[in-house]
Amino acid sequence: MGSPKVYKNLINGQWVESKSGKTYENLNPADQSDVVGVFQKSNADDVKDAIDAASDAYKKWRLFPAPKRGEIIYRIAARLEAEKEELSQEMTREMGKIIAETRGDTQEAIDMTYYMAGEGRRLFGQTTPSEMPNKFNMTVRQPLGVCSFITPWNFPMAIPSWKSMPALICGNTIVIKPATETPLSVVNFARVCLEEGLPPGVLNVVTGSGAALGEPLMNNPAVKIVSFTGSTEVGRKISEACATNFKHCCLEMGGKNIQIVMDDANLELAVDGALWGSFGTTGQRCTATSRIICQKGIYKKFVEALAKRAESLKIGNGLDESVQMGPCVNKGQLETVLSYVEIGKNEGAKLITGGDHLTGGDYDKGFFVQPTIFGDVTQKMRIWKEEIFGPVVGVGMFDTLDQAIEMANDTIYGLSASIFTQDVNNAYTAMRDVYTGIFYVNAPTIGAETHMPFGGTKETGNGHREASMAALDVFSEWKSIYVDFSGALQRPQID
Ligand code: UN1
Repeated sequence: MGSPKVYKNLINGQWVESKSGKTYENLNPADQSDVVGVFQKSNADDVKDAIDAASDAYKKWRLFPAPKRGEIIYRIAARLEAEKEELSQEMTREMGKIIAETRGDTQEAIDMTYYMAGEGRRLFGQTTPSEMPNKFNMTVRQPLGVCSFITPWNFPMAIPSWKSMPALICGNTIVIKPATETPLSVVNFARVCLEEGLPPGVLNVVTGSGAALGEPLMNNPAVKIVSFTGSTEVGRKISEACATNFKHCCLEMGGKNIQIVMDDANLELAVDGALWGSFGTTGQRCTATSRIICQKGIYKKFVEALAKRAESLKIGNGLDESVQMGPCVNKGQLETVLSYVEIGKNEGAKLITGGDHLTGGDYDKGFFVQPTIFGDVTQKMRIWKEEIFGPVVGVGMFDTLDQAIEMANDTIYGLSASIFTQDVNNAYTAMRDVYTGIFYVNAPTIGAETHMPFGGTKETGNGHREASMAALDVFSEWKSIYVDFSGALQRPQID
């Protein structure tokens, strides 16, 4: 096999070792004997160097015409497309999700990149009449400066691209700290950016742990915005740290997403949706379905059909095209899942299927667990309330749509929800009354597209949205410009 490849930080257009002199091995969660690569265990000095480089690069990048920024970004998209297969294979090796899904993740980065390339020729502001004669009013977007990104392991390239591309097109510069588990996808993304002509220092990457790098990434005064995707617990700390200096922060955090199944639903479709929403990405999506509620008349049939389908899922190494569910990303995540299985049993939920750590043969090489379904889940239970981030879904029951909506909203989170029904009145009522950032009708809670706002209400977010045009509002500030060509002093609200 030879010795594993050593990957470096990207600072000011150069691949450099950490000043710590330390590295760490990134292992495949499906096969711990497979070393995906050796990565820099960076320290605060590396972060400072990266932020300095980004500050310096900002001086020119912000003045580089946006359509020209768009041309570079367009080339990056085309290159990601050309390398899609290799990038996806490497992503499955480091993150574990099945190859069909990592192809989707890379595709999402491609989509986001093309989309934002086009924004280079738009970035529209407004022109509007002035209330005074011979005066002109307009708004323009101005970039913020240096952005710090702390990105998660579950969408190793898509989510960094959601943050990077709108930031870059608006004229900001970036330092990314990828999740410890998935540095390679961000290093690959950065390599493509650099090779396709993004100027040195515009995008920098520093790998290592959040515990060591979070503070220097947030507290450096040159950093104007911190964008974070991860747990609500960490997001709260970031929000507090940023508040002192009024630093912007964009937070995308936990979810406890629900699928509502009405008696009149297309049963087979609702089961397809639940299977994909709950066990796709091994349940490790912020938008994963982790609660399902069925109307009384359909509950039994639905649970039986879902259990049957879950039991037939092929679990294993995601590089095998026939595998349908990969491992948990690491040992800690596996342990969390197993602990919630115990919690669910102890609090009286009915274990319908799954719940076991898969062992023996190739399973011993990684962190595999069975897709798990609990029935008879009630609103008092911890498995109803807490984000698990694994292939565990709890199913409960309701009588009326009003009750279903009340149950859907009975959570501290507000990311995604869905309803399966053939009745347009049910669909529209739920669309209006379920308080989430994302809502689906006759589709699972996962599956967002890049030109639609992504994010959630309540403790899922802090009012911002990623992707779509909304991301431009995160990475720019409005400037209102008044041009008076009357030659005289004109006083609004007075003259
Ligand atoms: C996430 O849920 O963590 O909407 C991101 C989806 C994907 C992105 C999910 N496009 O399912």
